[in-house]
Amino acid sequence: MQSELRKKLLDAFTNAGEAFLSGQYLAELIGCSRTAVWKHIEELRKEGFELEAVRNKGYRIIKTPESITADEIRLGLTTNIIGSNIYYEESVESTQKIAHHLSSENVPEGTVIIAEEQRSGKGRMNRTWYSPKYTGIWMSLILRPNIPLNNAPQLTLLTAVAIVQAIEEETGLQTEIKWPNDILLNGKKVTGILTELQAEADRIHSIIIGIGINVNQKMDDFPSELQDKASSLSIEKGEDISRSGLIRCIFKNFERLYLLYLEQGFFPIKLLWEGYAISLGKNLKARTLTNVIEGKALGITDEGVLKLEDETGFVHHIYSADIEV
Ligand code: BTX
Repeated sequence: MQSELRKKLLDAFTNAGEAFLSGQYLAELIGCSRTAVWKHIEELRKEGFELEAVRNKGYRIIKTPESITADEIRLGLTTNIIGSNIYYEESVESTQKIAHHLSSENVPEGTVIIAEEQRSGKGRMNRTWYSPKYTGIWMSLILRPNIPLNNAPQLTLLTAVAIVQAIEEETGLQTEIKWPNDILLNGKKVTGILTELQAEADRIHSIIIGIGINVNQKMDDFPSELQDKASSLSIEKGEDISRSGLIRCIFKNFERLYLLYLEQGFFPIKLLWEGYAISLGKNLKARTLTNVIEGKALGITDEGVLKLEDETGFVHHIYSADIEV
């Protein structure tokens, strides 16, 4: 119902072109009160539309949010595998969920599912990933590498390198990686990566890499509990950033690193990853599912596992944890 009203409202603005539409006219058109129209207009503003409001004339749209439809992304895309098949949706529960479904239907490797909004975006361990409309990159990538099951986490690290490089190329911003899956900018989280597997016995059927990047949110767009630990690229850069350009650049870097990985293994990726990692050499607290380990981060193994030396000198191998630096 809500989305039907929204569609009517947007259609009216599209048909009106540069003309203003009064609140009264819009209220009658979509069958609601003028206050409700005003609320819809505020919603549109939050989603990145710029609307001009003039007393006694009404409203008109002066700028629509940048689109990241499949065609928009394909324009100028240079990859052969990553993004060879793109599904675009306005609003989904989670792109991971769709990717799992498509993956079992044997879609080709490199298929990507992108959404403008996720209503219940997923973080690790069933946490929520906040994914508001038109402001970020919320996408899942399906891979089918012929690698041992234990090596799957390496792809999380590879993804982080591809994203850090793409952000720098497209915006000049230098981000850092916090093991295993956070990308931070000025100490705040701007990207999360969620790697999930579809496997039988020890054979990988597919690896689904979920990527969430805060691109054009303003600070007010984040819920208050995230405002001191999350940020967006545009907040830090001070200007809006093209999401489609960034997506193409991520695909390009990912494909280059992925082909290198399939040919030469994890070692070259590990070297690159270490160059962007913030946690190495520092004292960390690693919160795993079962306990908390404190120690100095010595580095990662050739498999991508974190090595943490505690005060007794014992080196723990951490496969999955939340890290406090
Ligand atoms: P994570 O478990 O490392 O991080 C989740 C935590 O990060 C949350 O508990 C919250 O504190 C914080 N958080 C939530 N939303 C945001 C945000 N937008 N920016 C910064 N911090 C946030 C990280 O999990 C993995 C996230 C993957 C998201 C992608 S989006 C496309 C794909 N589909 C899907 O449902 N998830 C993935």
